[in-house]
Amino acid sequence: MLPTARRDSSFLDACRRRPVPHTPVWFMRQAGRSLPEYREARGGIPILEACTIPDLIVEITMQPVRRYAVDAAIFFSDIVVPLKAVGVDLDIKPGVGPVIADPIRDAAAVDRLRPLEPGDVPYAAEAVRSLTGELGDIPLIGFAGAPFTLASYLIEGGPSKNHERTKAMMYGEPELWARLLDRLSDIAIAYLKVQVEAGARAIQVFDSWVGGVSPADYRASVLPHSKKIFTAMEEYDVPRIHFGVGTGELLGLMGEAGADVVGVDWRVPLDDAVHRVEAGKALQGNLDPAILLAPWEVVEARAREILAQGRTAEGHVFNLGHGVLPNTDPGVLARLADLVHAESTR
Ligand code: 1CP
Repeated sequence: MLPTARRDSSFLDACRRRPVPHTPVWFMRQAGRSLPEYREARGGIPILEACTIPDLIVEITMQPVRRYAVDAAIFFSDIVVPLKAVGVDLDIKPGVGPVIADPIRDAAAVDRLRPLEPGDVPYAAEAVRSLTGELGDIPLIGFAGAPFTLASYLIEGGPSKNHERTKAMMYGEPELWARLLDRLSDIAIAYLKVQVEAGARAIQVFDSWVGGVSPADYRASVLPHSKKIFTAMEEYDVPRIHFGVGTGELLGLMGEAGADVVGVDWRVPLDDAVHRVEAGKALQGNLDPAILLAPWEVVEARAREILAQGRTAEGHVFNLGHGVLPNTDPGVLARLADLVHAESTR
């Protein structure tokens, strides 16, 4: 096999703002969610258990790559897997999401959150190693949850709309907040390192729920911790993607945190996002996942519009503005991947 840097990848090239033969495409949450073969492979196995079985991780990660002409695969795991691996008592409840038995709300609880060792997640390294063989030239994206989003689950105890307790700690107990986020960035770094050292060729940090934070608070209370992750990953020379939802006002700061690629949700057109990030960043996005439920003519027109807007960026990775919705027709995703390639061939 060729050394990593020599193997062709339009995805890696677009992330690095190099010329590409066509705009690369992958879909957030392409593994799991809408595929019938995913439901079949999982059978009755709870999701968090599935995330610890290497053969199953490989199979589920490969499923969308077999179906769609995507230019990257995303590792099948979850942002809470490393938290469970360090002993946090949590579960992913079907139809709900991550639920924490004892939410973290005081110093003693923060201090109990221990660092992640590679030996805590042997299944992740094993699965990534098998995947890099199976995927050939298609890069595998490793990922982790950003400190704010992980903290929101740990403090609230589960999914939440307004992240009230989370923000109350951020505003009211800044030292405790900083200690918690520092520990969470170390856990994210350790989980990302396991994936990259085993062969992942790009990373994405998901700060899904940070969009409710103001730019000033983001700069003061979130950015230093996310930045620690991007800085720690710099030595690996893999593209670093930083994504959040409702983060239109934060795109510049999310780039400043150290990302090579800034993920944009569907609220901000890419040709506007270009002006919100500093020079030297590629963009990823940003078709509203709900558009995939509309007739094909609508999908096609909107995808073309995004490709045109993406041409104003220094590099563009086509994606959805958030994850694939569970009731999306896989046939539409297959057609969309083909359309992106056909329309963007240079
Ligand atoms: O493509 C893939 O699906 C890859 C695997 C993957 C990824 C990248 C899963 C498996 N989860 C994630 C990331 C993740 N998990 C994020 C960041 C991305 C995003 O914003 O969508 C978040 C916020 C979570 C937490 C989580 N896990 C939720 C959200 C709950 C909420 O707060 O609204 C849910 C529903 C889960 C469960 C989960 N994780 C993954 C799957 C396939 C599922 C669905 C459950 C199942 O299939 O039983």
